[in-house]
Amino acid sequence: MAPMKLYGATMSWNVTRCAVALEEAGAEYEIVPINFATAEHKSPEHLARNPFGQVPALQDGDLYIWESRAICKYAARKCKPDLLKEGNLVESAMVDVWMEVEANQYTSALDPILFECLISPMLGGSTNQKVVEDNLEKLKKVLEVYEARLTKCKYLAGDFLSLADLNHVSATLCLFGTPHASVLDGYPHVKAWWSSLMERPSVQKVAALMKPSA
Ligand code: GS8
Repeated sequence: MAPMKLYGATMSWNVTRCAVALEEAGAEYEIVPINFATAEHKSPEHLARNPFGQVPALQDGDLYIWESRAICKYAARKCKPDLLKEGNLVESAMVDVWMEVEANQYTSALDPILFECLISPMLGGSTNQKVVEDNLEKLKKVLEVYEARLTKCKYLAGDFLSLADLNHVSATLCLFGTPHASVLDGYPHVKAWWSSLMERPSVQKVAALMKPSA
């Protein structure tokens, strides 16, 4: 079967979130860059892949999927369902909980920091430090909960790696491109969890893809 196609540039952490899941699942896929400078994401071809004119989008044969976390789940269900623990009611519930936490607590605090520090200057704007400071405070409160959780178990959903952990990787890698990565220093169990994720070949491969020269 033809490899799946992941549409979007690797500077987007929503795109690389999918790349981590696809890599970890051992899926066959290729990345097809979409050029924002020429508004390719608003072209009829791309709107057919993602009706919101955004990246990422995934094509698998005749099937088009958008929303990065739905793409990640698809990759896991298709190629490595153990990442979702779907056969186990309790474990899968914990995977679901921590996937929601990633989207609605962790990345929702991190997103504005990444936008202000990485995207805004690239678009010729400046960094709004108030937005950064406010969201760093939010992130610290979230990290307190993570620290308590990771004191009890090795990974977020339990003592097993799951998609819940992997969904954090792309935005956290971007945090290291800002002046604020030291925010993690106050949370030793979070740092140990992050180091264990960084050792994974899937994560190293995607980290290399995210380097500007790639
Ligand atoms: C968000 C996609 C998104 O904001 C997801 O896939 O998780 N909830 C969605 N994509 C941005 C790129 S930044 O990562 C995008 O395509 N923006 C262009 C636009 O909205 O026009």
